[in-house]
Amino acid sequence: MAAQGARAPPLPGDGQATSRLLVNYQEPYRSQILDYLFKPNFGASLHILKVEIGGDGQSTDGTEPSHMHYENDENYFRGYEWWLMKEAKKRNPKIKLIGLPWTFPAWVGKGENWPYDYPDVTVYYIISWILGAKQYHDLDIDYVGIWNERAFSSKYIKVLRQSLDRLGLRNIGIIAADGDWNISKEMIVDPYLNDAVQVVGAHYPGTKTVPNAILTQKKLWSSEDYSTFNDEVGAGCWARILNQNYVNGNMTSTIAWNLVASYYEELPFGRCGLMTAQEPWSGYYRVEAPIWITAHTTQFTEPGWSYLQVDGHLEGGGSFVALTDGLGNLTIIIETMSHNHSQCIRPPLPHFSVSPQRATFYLKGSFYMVKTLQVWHSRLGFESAQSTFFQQLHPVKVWRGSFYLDLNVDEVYTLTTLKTGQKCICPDPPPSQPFPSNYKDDFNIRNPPFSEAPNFADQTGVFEYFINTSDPGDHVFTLRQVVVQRPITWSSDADQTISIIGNFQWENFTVTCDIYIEQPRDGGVFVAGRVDNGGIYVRSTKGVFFWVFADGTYRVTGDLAGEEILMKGLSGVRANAWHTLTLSIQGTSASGLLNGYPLWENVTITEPSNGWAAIGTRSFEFAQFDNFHVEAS
Ligand code: 147
Ligand code: CA
Repeated sequence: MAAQGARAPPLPGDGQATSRLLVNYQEPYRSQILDYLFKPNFGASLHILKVEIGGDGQSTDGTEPSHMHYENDENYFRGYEWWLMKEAKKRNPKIKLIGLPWTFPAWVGKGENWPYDYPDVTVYYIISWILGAKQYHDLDIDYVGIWNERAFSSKYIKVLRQSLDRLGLRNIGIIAADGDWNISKEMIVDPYLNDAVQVVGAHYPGTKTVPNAILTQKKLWSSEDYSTFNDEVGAGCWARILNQNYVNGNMTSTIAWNLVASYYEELPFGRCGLMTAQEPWSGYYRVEAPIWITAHTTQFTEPGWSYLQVDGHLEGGGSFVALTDGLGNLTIIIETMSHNHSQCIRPPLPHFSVSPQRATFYLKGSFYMVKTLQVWHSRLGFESAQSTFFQQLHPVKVWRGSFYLDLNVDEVYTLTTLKTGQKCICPDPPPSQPFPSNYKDDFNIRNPPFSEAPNFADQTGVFEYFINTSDPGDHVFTLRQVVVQRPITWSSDADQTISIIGNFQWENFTVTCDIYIEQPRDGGVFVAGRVDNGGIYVRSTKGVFFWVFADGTYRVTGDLAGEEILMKGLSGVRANAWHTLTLSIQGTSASGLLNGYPLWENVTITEPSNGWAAIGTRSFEFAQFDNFHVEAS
């Protein structure tokens, strides 16, 4: 990004299963959403796409599959991040790509829950992802990170740098360490580490940096920020930090977690994306206020532009930044967000005040010659009805390098020499609908565009389409859980695997699924309803779980951990054979069928009262699922 010393502007977006439901949208809605995110001069016009390097573990709102589940395994067609990067590049070939791991498959740590004991192995794993991106998708990765919000290892970072350089990948920058600023302390006393790192990236810096970070003389980025509910206050947070991360903290890029809220809303941090697209079954989506706040910066700058050295604090409160392409173009972005209208999820925001003010600007040097500036404006109320987003106003006349604006509170202005700004007048999406109350999947698909079945959101383990080549006929195409060792975790993955689906408001269920236990003796699988949690809280998930085990027993439990046993007995189920499980929950009573015959009934259920349907396994083990069917209300 840019020649040395140049300052490059912003922005965003990233993974952790947060785009899980996006891929299942029908056209033309899916393309419309991607256009709002990536298409230049249309909506958010993002400059950067940061994605998760899937590691099979839970990374906030789900798991993303690894390109190497096992040591001798390689596959660059899993998950949706490859697709997302290609869609972004298709729309904007200049978009920068970043990869960052949250979790790693177990083999990377050779059994330890730690990725740095064997730096060569971890480097091989990460560089395989970078090379696979190029070889299979013609994607050039621009930056790679270390381990999201976890410890870094200087040794690992140096081996990674050396290996990238040796492979001719000198252009790939290392971002470190995606946590606090502490790595800068080590960088200034370790010149080799300092040379290895190209960008010091901190998370949720509260617009401030630290002296040591400045001393490194590296680019400083807020490499994860925002994570705030995407209403008008979230938009205010975003407007404030986009400017003030530079004004107060010298950070020249700000990356939003997350790109688009495309995960079940009741998972952790629901709707904390720049826009919302969480209903592939209806096609409904919402272009939220943060998209238009983003446009104020991104439509009028590009990676490679430089920030002008100005004191960006306004006298009456608020801030401004000024950027140039070095070729005569100038863009000024002004924000006057008040305290209560711009709080982010973290860190706490100290009190400050903003009042209406007249701000006078003086353009100097070559900008003295500028005669008019295009004006784009947003005003944030506390509801969208009282707000206006990204409206083009009359151009401002600049007289002898000077002009003024009467600024109100909670406004954003862009003043620019560029005439390329655009706000699309786009068709509305279809109306919102609940998840279908009768939903089936037989997984019979020969060349699936994605490795994962629509709407299933894996919360521990990874569930993939699978082909049984030797099957006599009924179960050639199935869904298989494929993570067989607990990954190097980022949060608390469950000890069981689970994939959720449906409507969190569902109370009454009939869930039917054909199941095939692959692990003899202690293997087991379940179907479930009223599943009440997931994401980083998956370990404490409650619901109604109907399990069968390879030892010929069954259980009904009130939790995923299997500690709250509601019923148990013999089933005759064994490994390596197909069986059909049916779980019925009506009001306060549950019952279960095996192969269509009653196995247990009249189990009293009081809590939880509602939740998703789910399938899963007893441990990290292979197992298959087929002919999933849920009818619920
Ligand atoms: C960040 C993660 O990096 C993201 O994957 C996502 O989980 C995001 C949600 O807000 O949060 O992790 C943080 C979690 C907690 C804090 C900071 C970052 N914290 O409490 O300061
Ligand atoms: Ca099938």
